[in-house]
Amino acid sequence: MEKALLVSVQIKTDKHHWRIEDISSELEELAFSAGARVVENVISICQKPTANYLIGKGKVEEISLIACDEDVDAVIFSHDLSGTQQRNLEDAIGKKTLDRTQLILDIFSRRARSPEGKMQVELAQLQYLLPRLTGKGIILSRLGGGIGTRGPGEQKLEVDRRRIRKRIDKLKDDLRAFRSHRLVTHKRRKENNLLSVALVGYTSAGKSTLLNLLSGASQPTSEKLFTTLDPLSKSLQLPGGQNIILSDTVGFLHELPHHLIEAFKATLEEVREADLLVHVLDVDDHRLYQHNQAVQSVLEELGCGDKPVIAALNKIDLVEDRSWLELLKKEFAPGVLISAKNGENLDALISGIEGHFLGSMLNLKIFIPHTRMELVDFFYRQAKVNKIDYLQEGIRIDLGISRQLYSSLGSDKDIKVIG
Ligand SMILES: Nc1nc2c(ncn2[C@@H]2O[C@H](COP(=O)(O)OP(=O)(O)OP(=O)(O)O)[C@@H](O)[C@H]2O)c(=O)[nH]1
Ligand SMILES: [Mg+2]
Repeated sequence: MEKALLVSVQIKTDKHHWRIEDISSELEELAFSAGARVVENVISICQKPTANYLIGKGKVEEISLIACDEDVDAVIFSHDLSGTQQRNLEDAIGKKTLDRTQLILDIFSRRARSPEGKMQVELAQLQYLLPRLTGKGIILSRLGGGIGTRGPGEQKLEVDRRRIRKRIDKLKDDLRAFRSHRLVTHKRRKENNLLSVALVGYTSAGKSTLLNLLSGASQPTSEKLFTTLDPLSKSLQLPGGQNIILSDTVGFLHELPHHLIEAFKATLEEVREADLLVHVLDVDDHRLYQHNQAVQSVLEELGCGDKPVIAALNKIDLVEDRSWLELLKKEFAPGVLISAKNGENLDALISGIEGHFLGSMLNLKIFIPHTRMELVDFFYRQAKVNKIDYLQEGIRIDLGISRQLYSSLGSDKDIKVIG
């Protein structure tokens, strides 16, 4: 296990800044999730960044001493570093130096399982790397399978740069192929009028645990960050008979590196295609509000800021203060208090999802001929059948039906709307 020294940095001139305690606790979680053993977490608060080292020279010397004493394998900064800052820090400290984005990329590359996931991570890594390939001495050893090593000469860098650009284009092409496959699946879902619900939320909020419990899936779950990289969709029947598709997605993080959002856009298509989002929040995390804000900004970046959302306020088994929970429920309305771990209140969440779709449903009375018996089965699966009468001249059905489904049936001459 690699020994890591963490440096949590707060720069006063940064636009959004978290409290330093929150920055440093998240950095520890990230380092732990990357398999590192943290020996110390140094705090550095600066008025403004410096071009050479990001932080002050004195602090760099302090870090260098600790890194040497503790004989660490890596020094990890909570703040992004420019290529120059990274090189200078590395020279001054004499240890491998990473920034937060590299750490996240590292976790992602450890977790990627599917070919698409692996390609997305590699693309993000190369896009991170490309603008940093200037001068000499940049550490590339952490990034990607054997792409360059420490300090190749300028000429070699030129070659690498060309090679990297070519690889980026190839990855983009291959990912486009995955994307068109995904679009076919989404189109088929739309044709079958399946409503889709995406579980979104901060990493480790409990999305996969919830999917497993609701749908019998067996997605891996863990307290480490970014356990899920590949989306998984399962079908689920609501109590009224309506079938929906429920999807688990990659977790969000505050200031998620832009490369990653870009690279994972195809995977995040599940979120963009969803008719409803269930935002899973960890109520036991004191950074709940920051997490909520981070999720909102990623959703906006994905163009999903206006989608309907139900908040699943999760992990209530860990919170004793019921009045606070009730307050949260009001604040995050429409919200449901749940525990995905012990199954508490999941019925209420399901009712909330069903209620959302029923609310956007039309109540109709229709009449169909006996020759179209298959429609009865179809409505039982795709709509909410309230009443059905088998009459001599045909079948009369009272049903709640989504507008989407109703408009797709408009051309069926056998269906007569009678009320
Ligand atoms: N106590 C408690 N723990 C929970 C609950 N739901 C999830 N957890 C735990 O929280 C951790 C994270 O759960 P996951 O389901 O992996 O979270 P996720 O949102 O899928 O996380 P990523 O895939 O990393 O984005 C796991 O250790 C779960 O066992 C809950 O209701 N109560
Ligand atoms: Mg997960």
